[in-house]
Amino acid sequence: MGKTKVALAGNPNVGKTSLFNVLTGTRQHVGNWPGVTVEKKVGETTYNSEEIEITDLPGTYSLTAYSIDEIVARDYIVDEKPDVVVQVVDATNIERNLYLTTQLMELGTKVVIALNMSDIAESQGIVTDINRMREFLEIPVVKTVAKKGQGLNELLDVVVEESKKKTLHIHEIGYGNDIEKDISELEFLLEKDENLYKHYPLRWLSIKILEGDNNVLAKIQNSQVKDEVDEYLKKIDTDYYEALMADRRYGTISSVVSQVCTGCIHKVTPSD
Ligand code: GDP
Ligand code: MG
Ligand code: K
Repeated sequence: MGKTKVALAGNPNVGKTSLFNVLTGTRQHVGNWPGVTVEKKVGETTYNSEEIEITDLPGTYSLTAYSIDEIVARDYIVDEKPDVVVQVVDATNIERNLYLTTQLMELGTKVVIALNMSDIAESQGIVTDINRMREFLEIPVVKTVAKKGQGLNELLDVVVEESKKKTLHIHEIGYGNDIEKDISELEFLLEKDENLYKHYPLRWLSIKILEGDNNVLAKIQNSQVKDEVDEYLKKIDTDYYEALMADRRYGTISSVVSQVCTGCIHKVTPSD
């Protein structure tokens, strides 16, 4: 059995590096991501005789093609195919953090949420029902306090269990009938190219094409379906789609947050 490959993803300042450090201790090396000056940290840990390699991804709010950090993070997940991606989520700010969750879920990877900063959330009276969160998102959620090394065994138990699952279950964010129709039509086009469907999740490619994502459009430059995709894109205002799809993600997120968390949504008082 080879090593289990785990990637840590998350917004900036949520505790990714703290978690990376408590998990790997001195077994870590620092380098650069190929071709860019973004720092890459890789470390190892052994848990119940499983060898686990952990990569600390750059901190990002989304996975668009607008920043090098976001491209590095998503290319790593799509190309290196880690067994599990752990998204470190700031428990005091789940609404903002879940946007990235929606992006990770579309990358065709297993995701586990480490609900970190649980100590601060508790002191602020923010209560998240992790069982409901797991039910709504259909991904495992574990509470952690990375700074104090709390919740690590529970997290590693879940990570190892997920890594051993033979099938990938992905809960899809629905974008509504209008957009879903475009997504399926693009998926239908893309699946003619076996190099594409063998390598990338077609739903993710389709969504990114509708958003006019340049990095994804570049990936299909040499594809046999390039002309058909270009034709399709002529009918579509990608800026409009990008904004609309972001809106629909936020809609899904607010509804999840309102049902799993007490104290997460800050009421606007008249004095605000
Ligand atoms: P990164 O940007 O996601 O890599 O976040 P860092 O690991 O650098 O952490 C940002 C800050 O939050 C640091 O000051 C950490 O000590 C602190 N921190 C990380 N995890 C926790 C936690 O669970 N609870 C508390 N109270 N602080 C934390
Ligand atoms: Mg960091
Ligand atoms: K966006």
